[in-house]
Amino acid sequence: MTDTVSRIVDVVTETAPDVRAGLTGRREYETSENPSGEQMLAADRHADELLEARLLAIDGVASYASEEREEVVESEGAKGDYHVACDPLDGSSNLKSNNVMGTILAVYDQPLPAPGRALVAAGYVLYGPITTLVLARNGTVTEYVIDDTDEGVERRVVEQEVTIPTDPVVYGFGGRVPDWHDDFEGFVREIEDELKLRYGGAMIGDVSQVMEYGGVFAYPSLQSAENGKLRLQFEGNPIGYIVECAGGRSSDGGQSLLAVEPDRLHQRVPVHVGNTELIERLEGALA
Ligand code: P6P
Repeated sequence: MTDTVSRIVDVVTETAPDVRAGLTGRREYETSENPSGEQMLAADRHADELLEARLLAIDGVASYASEEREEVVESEGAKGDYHVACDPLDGSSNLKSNNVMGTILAVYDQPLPAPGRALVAAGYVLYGPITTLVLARNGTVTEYVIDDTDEGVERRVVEQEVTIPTDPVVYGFGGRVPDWHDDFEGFVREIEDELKLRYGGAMIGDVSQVMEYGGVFAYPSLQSAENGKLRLQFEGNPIGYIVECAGGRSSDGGQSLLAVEPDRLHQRVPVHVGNTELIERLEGALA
């Protein structure tokens, strides 16, 4: 991989071990909040600063945006065909409980905020027992293991043409039960009778369960938050893109996440991803 998008993926790969190594000793909350009004850990800021500096240094990257920054950061002269959006440390609240977290990458060919159909690549790094990268590009999904060796950072393919298993097994739904809308709760009650609960509080970990075993993950519209919790540019679009490239579907409740027209950089969107049949049932339940 030598073109700009490949270089972006290489930089995220090379940065993953530094993000992981930086988790130790950065579990304390900072005084500042992110643009979504959420407390930031020192680990969030560390990951964000590493990714911003290294991604903006790539020829062809015109801008960098992240969940942790109010505004888009333009590269020198804002030249380039690609606009990168990151959730530098998705699920960072799991750091204190020592559970999985991830880094989400979205590469758009339009200035942000951009619709998901402007994505040319998307991926996530999962900081689990091992560090993996799942990358969707050119309509196909590849899973890699990332190793930090004496010779440098290595990325090894462990699975090509990743697809979501046809027989769903797991589900995971965010928000509190009393805060769900009745129509969504009705769908949940059906799913509870059919699948096994897997919810870990970091979207990347929960989506990884769905990618591995088949099923559905959602952070839905809530009575207290009509657009749910997750951000379109940094979470909904890239995860929707990956799941759709893997043969599944995404939805905001009525349409593919990739079709949602953005109007703000940090806008939230109800996120539902998983097996096509389950997402179609969900949309029928919410109609
Ligand atoms: P809750 C992590 O903070 C996150 O943004 C997503 O990774 C995750 O799916 C969700 O929030 C968890 O939210 O309400 O269960 O803590």
